[in-house]
Amino acid sequence: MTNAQIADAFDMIADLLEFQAANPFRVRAYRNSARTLRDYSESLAWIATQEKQKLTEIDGIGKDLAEKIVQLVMTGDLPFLQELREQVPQSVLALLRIPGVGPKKAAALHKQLGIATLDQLRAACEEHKVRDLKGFGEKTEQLILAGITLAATASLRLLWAEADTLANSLREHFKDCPGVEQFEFGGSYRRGKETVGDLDILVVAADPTAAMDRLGAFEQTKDVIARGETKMSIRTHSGFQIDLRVVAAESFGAALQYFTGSKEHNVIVRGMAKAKGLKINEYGVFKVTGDKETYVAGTSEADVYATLGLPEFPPEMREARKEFDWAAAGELPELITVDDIRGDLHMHTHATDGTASIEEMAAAARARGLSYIAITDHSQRVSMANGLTPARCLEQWKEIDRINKDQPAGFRILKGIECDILEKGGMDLPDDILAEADWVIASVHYGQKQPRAQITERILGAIANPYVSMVAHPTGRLLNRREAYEVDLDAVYAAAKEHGKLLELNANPMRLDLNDVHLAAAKQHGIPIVINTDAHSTEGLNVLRYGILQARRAGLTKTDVANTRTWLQLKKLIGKK
Ligand code: DGT
Ligand code: CA
Ligand code: CA
Ligand code: ZN
Repeated sequence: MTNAQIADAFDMIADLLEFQAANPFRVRAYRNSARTLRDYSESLAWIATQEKQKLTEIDGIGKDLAEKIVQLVMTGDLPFLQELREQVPQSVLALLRIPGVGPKKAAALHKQLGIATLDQLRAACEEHKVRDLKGFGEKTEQLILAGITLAATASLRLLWAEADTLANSLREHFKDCPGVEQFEFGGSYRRGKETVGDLDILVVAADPTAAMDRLGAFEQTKDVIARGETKMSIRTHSGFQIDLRVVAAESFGAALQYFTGSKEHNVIVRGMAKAKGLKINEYGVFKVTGDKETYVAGTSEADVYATLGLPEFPPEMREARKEFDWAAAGELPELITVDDIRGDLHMHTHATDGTASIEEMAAAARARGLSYIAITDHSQRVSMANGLTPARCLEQWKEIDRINKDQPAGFRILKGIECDILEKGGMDLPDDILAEADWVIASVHYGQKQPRAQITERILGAIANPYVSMVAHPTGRLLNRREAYEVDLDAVYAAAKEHGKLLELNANPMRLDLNDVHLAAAKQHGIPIVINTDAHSTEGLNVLRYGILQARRAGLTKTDVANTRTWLQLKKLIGKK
């Protein structure tokens, strides 16, 4: 649990107390401590488990709050917070997320206008009822209305990994549904897009009613948005939409092609069909003569594409970028797969903010079929994570030498470091230390809000450092949570090319950084990509496949990705002896 998450819990308590018009001093105490905890420079989780008596030494943290921190860290939640949540209508919590609506305003809306949901709030704003409440006014009303629209559109895309979990439960749920002959997902999920707006299910079923009833009975279904003869849309408890369409077997391929999209890809497909005197839609491909339409194909996607002389594009390619040029030239790239990856070059151990030992990470990597890993703990600047000083680096690397002796033949642990790029520029560790490592990652973790010129300069400086091998998560974005920093990527590509440096595709499902478009650009510049997990635990190694999906969307092949090579080959690539 991070300091920010602990602070969020305390802020939530303050919000809920304020909503209930609790004693303002009590509310302020929680708010102030939330701020203190958010800015605290050491890991509270660590202190709470290792030396919890130190918690009360933090400004404004008494015995009661210290106990709450320990409880949060140990159990992930607080009974006190749970109680408060139960006392406040769930829908009111959504009001609190609207910019311009704090707990006090939410309470006023709730008490005086009976508003409990976003829809009711929107209606009240549109009917100008909100502006007349004490402390609101016309401007606030407009602000709230804009906030509702933003909240409705921005927050509800799931990370691909989250959509995947949901999709797997659905697949399981439909497994023994009588009469279902085919079951497939289309849409952005099938294309492997990094976030997914809704899930699109296609089934062939003897009895459409039974299939739709099945979706209605899914444990996560909250309400049915719409239901017809062969289509249905539902919303899950968390507000996510799922569309289901039942199609005939002879249309399944056509429907799958159509609903996989992307829309832009389909526009081109339709145009090509028209030029051949064909019509293509979700029911099939039809030959048009006069006003007669004859079914030509539609059972499988391969058949549908074949009528246009096109290959069955991997779904990840269907974004109307290069795929039609590749097809015309008869050279679709052979996209990289998980099995092509031989090594993982970014991971943490319990020496810093990871949870496992070097041996445990190595064993987990071997179990996943890898033949090398680099241990890349944080450097000293990352004090929150207990980052490594030069002395601790050398000590860890000696330990790795020792552990390597006991590793089976054909497996190797590399001595690495994730070295911070300092706010003022320059590396967090001296060159003579970096020179001792097999593999040096350069990362920005601080000063992410710096202006474009400054942050770009820092990264270019790191690329020019002769001991740096790769820049990790080069844009720093966190999906749904934090924008990328203002880095001039063209300058980064040029510098990486000039100095023979590599760029990362960080496979963490919240990062996926570089993104697909950037990766394709980096490939154009001839820069080798490294797909890493940035694992902080043994299970963290499992995120590799999310990175592979984005690499495929970028059109990367095995040769574009550096860690498909053996360590010996890779070593040559980065110019190490
Ligand atoms: P999402 O859900 O926002 O992440 O993105 P998609 O691509 O899954 O979009 P969605 O769910 O609205 O529709 C699924 C696919 O169906 C889309 O990729 C292409 C196809 N499709 C939907 N509506 C239209 C349309 O109006 N025209 C065309 N050509 N295709 C459409
Ligand atoms: Ca969709
Ligand atoms: Ca949809
Ligand atoms: Zn890392």
